[in-house]
Amino acid sequence: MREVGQSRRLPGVTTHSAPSSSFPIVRSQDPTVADLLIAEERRQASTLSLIASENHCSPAVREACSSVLTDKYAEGYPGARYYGGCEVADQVEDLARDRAKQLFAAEHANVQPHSGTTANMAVLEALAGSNGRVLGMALASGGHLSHGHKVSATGKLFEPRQYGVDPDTGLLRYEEIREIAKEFQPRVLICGASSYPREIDYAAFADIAKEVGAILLADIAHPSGLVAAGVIGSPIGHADVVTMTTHKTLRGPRGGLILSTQEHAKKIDSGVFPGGQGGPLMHQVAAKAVAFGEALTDAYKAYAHAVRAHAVRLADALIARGHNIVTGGTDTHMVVVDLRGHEFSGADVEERCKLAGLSINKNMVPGDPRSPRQTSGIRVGTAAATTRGLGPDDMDTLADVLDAIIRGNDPASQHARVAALCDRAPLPA
Ligand code: DSN
Repeated sequence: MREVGQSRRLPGVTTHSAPSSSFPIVRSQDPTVADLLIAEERRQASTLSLIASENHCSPAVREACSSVLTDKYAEGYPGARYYGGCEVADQVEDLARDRAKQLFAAEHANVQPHSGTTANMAVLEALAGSNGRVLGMALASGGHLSHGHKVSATGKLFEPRQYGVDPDTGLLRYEEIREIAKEFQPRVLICGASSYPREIDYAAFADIAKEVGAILLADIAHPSGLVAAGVIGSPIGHADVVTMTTHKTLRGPRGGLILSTQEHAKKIDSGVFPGGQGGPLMHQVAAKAVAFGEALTDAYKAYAHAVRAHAVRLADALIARGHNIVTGGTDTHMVVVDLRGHEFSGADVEERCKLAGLSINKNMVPGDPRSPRQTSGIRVGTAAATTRGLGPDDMDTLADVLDAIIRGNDPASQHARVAALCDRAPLPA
């Protein structure tokens, strides 16, 4: 039997490397845009995304995104809309909500957030209150802008405080977070991150939240697919509210999702609409329903297991080649490489990877002496490459390529190796 991820095809999905569409209707009226759409399809097909927040959704998800539901106004919720003609929209949203609840074993789901940031804003607006105290993980330590960073509205409309990680190990220090929470007394405690490669101890966060009387918000935007598939632990049962995006490891359309206990459902729904958004993007809601249906399958569970196995293999292979990996490895889909001690910054390596046909992103590492525009690290992830059908052995090849690029070899000399992987593992089509 072939290992999952060695297969070149997603179950139920055929693949080929040529563009899946020539966009004939767009072309007939706007060849400029048609050319750009084809250029992007070619770019994605001929390069490999190791960006930890990206994935390639299925053609079924894409088809739902392009449906006539994009034309429908449906402000409100099923059975309580502010527009007529919502009978189909109601069924679509109910289906998406039911599937989301089933997938994560949650009491309540709101499928309307346009993104992870709007989901977080809606929750804070609903539960932190005006100028309410919000404690979240610092961006420089791996957190997210919408967890109370000063340049984000979440850092301006609320009173934020941030916690970090151990600068030496890169790990969360739960007792330190407890002490900060006891002193700060947040209304909402946020856990979850954009570049923390380890499992988060949601029970420990729940304990801290309970001790200080805070509401616990877990943002699982990155590992949501791994949580859904049971590959890593779930915050459900620990956190009062869970937010996520639907397009990362979950492999759905671009968008957000909020899960909560029944206790907070009404406030959260009001926080999304009318609090922070107008009409939902019903075509995206339909595509979320499709993606949640896919994520409920055994094939998806096998995919999610492969994503993590590939990240672990990639981390091990980089360590074997002498690289310093933040936290010493990964439990998830993500590997953060500390470049200190090498000639290049994260920005340099990102640019050099582009010349080899790899998309990655520069990333701060704990205690980073460089600015966020330069950084001393890179973040890579295996969700998109695993969707394309790369397997465990390919992770060794990718480690070789990254090693050569980081150590100063001509990136162009690595291009053929990346191109061969892309040819062998086409985009889902
Ligand atoms: N842009 C996402 C990421 O790359 O992690 C977070 O918003």
